[in-house]
Amino acid sequence: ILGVTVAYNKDPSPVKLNLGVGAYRTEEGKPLVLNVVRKAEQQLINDRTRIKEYLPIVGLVEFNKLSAKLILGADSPAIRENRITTVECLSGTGSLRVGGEFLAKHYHQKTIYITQPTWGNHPKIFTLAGLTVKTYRYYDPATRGLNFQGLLEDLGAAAPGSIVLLHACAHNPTGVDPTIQQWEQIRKLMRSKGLMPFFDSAYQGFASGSLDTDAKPIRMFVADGGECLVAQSYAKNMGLYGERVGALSIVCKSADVAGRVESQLKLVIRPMYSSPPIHGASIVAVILRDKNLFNEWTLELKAMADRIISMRKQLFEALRTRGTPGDWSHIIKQIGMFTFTGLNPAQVSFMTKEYHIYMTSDGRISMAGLSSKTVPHLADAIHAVVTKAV
Ligand code: KET
Repeated sequence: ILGVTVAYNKDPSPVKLNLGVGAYRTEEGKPLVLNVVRKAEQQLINDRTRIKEYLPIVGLVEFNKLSAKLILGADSPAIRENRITTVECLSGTGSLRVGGEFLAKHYHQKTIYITQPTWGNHPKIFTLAGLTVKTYRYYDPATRGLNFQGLLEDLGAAAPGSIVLLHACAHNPTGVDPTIQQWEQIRKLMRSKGLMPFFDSAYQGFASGSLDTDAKPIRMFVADGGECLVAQSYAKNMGLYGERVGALSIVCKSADVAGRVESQLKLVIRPMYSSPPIHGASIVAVILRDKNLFNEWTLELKAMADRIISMRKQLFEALRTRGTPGDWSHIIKQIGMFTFTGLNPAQVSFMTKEYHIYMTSDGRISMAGLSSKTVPHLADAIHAVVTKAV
């Protein structure tokens, strides 16, 4: 994914368009630093009592508490009963890796099931963590929707106790999420087989525009009293990509187990990077602890989510206006940052060569990289590629 950006940077064309990486851009095509982040940073700079000493191995403790509350809900039974441990990690990727290594060391089952397809980094992260990676069916290219039957069959056939990676919302790359009723069926099946849920939450707030709505599947699993892991990223929803700030939470069955899990997490982290960075986590803590800043954040987040949804509508309309053959309704149905267009690698490479449009070879486009000005160019390219034989 980052390689797509490297190729894009080398292209001298003035009409070039980078729809590869899942990073938010404004209507002017510029990266966005949230206003609320600027305010938090100013507050941090003004505070002369702040120091730059090492954080503890588990990171900024207040950040960890607030992160658990954000993802599980303030009234979460797991938080109330103190049977959760949260450690600050290096964004979503670092949280997945630390969680993976912890499981490889201490969990009795070493197999993790990931969706077919999934984010390209998942198989690498978990293989290097020492787990065996298998896939479960998820996406049906024919309907461009969820292969729910296949998903249930594959999870039903998994060895008891296996780990299952679940995209909390805004599935990457397909943009296809289970409904709440389907999540409930998944939960029941997984609990009945003792499968261990490991949620990847990289887009909380980006799917629906609401932080609570997007966390719902996770909260359903926590409400039943069972165990689970959650990797949280603030890259997208706070626009803190390069600050590398995220959290790994492990929900346990008792406070005693949570304490022991935390000691083991420290043993994973200490030789890996010793302790996490202080700045990004401090920004997040300032925003999450202050009611006004928090509310301001939710508004800015909603505005980003709304702009993405509006790009979906504009692209869909542009293709309809051009009479582009095919059913393109998935563009408005899919959820989150990406549209899984259904374009094949040959078509993608044609669009890059002839139209200077960059995307991953699986046909995924980042809607967050589009603007009203660039939608016509993309629609022209899609129209051209599907009306010619590639
Ligand atoms: N999980 C998913 C599903 C995901 O798409 C990403 C990033 C991450 C975790 C990790 O993000 P982090 O920055 O470590 O918090 N995805 C985008 C960026 C990338 O590939 O690095 C992307 O898919 O474009």
